[in-house]
Amino acid sequence: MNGAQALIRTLVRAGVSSCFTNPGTSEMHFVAALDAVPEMRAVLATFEGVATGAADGYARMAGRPGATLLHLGPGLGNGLANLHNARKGKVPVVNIVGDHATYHAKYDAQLQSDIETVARNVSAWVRTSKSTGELSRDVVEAIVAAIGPPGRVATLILPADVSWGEGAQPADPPVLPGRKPVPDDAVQAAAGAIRSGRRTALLLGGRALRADALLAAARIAAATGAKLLGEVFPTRLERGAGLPPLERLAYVPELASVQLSGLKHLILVDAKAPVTFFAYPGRRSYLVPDGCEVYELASPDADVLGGLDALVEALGVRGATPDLQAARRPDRPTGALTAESACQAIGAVLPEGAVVSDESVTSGAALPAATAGAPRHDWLTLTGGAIGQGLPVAVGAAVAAPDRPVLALEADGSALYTIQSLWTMAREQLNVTVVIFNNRSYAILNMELARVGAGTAGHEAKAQLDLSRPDLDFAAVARGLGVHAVRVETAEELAKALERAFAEPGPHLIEALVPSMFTPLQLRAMPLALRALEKLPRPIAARVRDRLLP
Ligand SMILES: Cc1ncc(C[n+]2csc(CCOP(=O)(O)OP(=O)(O)O)c2C)c(N)n1
Repeated sequence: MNGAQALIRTLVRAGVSSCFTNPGTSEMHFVAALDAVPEMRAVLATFEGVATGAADGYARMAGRPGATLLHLGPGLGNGLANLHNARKGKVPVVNIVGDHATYHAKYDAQLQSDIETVARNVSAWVRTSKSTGELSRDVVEAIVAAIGPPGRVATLILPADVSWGEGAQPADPPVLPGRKPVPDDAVQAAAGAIRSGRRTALLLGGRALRADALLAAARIAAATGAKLLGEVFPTRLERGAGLPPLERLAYVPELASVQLSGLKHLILVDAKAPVTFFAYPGRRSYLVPDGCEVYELASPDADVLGGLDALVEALGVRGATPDLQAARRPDRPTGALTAESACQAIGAVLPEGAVVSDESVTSGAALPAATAGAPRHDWLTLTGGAIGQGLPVAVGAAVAAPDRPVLALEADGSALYTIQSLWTMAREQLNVTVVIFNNRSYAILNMELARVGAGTAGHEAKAQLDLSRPDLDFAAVARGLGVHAVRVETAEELAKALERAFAEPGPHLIEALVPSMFTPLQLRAMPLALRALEKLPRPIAARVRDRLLP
């Protein structure tokens, strides 16, 4: 058996059975070995950012690492943004990056580069395998490093001669360490904070956003009045009718400040103390209000569910009835499409068990409210802020959960980064419905431009944030990549197109023409309005915030 065959068998034995590939010459033995190990599903992606994002989406839904096969330093570099997103989302990904044969490196051939340096930025574990005999052990270590917990990116660099060398043996699956118990003093400290009667919130992230953990947290909230907040961009949030509703922290710092204002205790459950995404002149980066004490109930490597259960016990609230989301949907909207009516149409028809990959950016502002009472579903978001993740994540999620409808909600600018994902969806006949919110703009950057105090935007500045000239035709692009596509301009058409897409197998794309969320006047007024909002008394500010950001 050669190294590549043993490598793939070792992956499969450990449950890593899907690999998103974009190979080159140095990976040919891996490619050839795929036929010898049919248990490995290899999925070709025509850009590495698709492969890495798909491995992330796969892992989020499968609960096992997704694997990639990438071509040397440049291939890995092309996939970096979505590996960054996976790292921030604590998602386990194993990269296999082919390299030149060990003896070839000294000639500095065209594709020679320092792969380890490229890998290190995103990888918690990096190794260049030294010999065919050691390769399977290296693979096991990569898998262990990726699984964590928390999930991480592990990168194994595979020189071609290590791959083609003979005499390899697959390794047994690793024994996994599991999550470490939450210490009792962390539970008691959190219980003490809640019992104090002062305003307390639990900030839930990562593993705490799964149904079992949410239910435990909701019991605590129902019995004690503690508030539940979710991190801004969850890796995987289980929500919908019958599950506890969850208010996510807002992306816009002023709105997040309103959500956090008045808190005296903030209890972190697999989440970080909130900070603003960016620094803004004259604004604090740290969002925790002055005088609010921060506790960590469960770190990302901890037994999060066990910690919440222990807190339920410590507070004696096992019998509490959690607040559960009632089943309700928006009425089917009518008339010309807006971002808001598009969100309502989605809420009106979202099917049971859907997996939503949300990279809708500004157009999706109304989605949380419009879909809150839809049948139970999973919500996957842009964990690291590097756009171009939504379509690849949808590819991976559909590979991991072939029986569930996957819905990718994509802003136009973000979609273009990894639009090749559509081709993989077509080739694999994945059950993905893609909605492109075509607002012909990098709308959020128009807002940011107004907020950072960079002065009045001139013609050239505005041109950098504008996606017209030429107008994009996503339906035509999708057809060219093999995906059935329609363009819709009314809310009725969108709801109908969604129902058709969910009813038919294979991928569908719906291009929704929507106006940008912000008019020029709103953009100009926004910085002042947001600052004024923060100065309002808390209950009034909260009411205004709810209207601004459902
Ligand atoms: C990899 C990467 N490059 C650039 C950016 C900066 N960026 C943030 S949002 C954005 C444009 C978003 O536009 P679009 O996806 O069309 O959504 P809209 O704001 O119009 O709703 C850009 C370029 C980023 N976040 N990540």
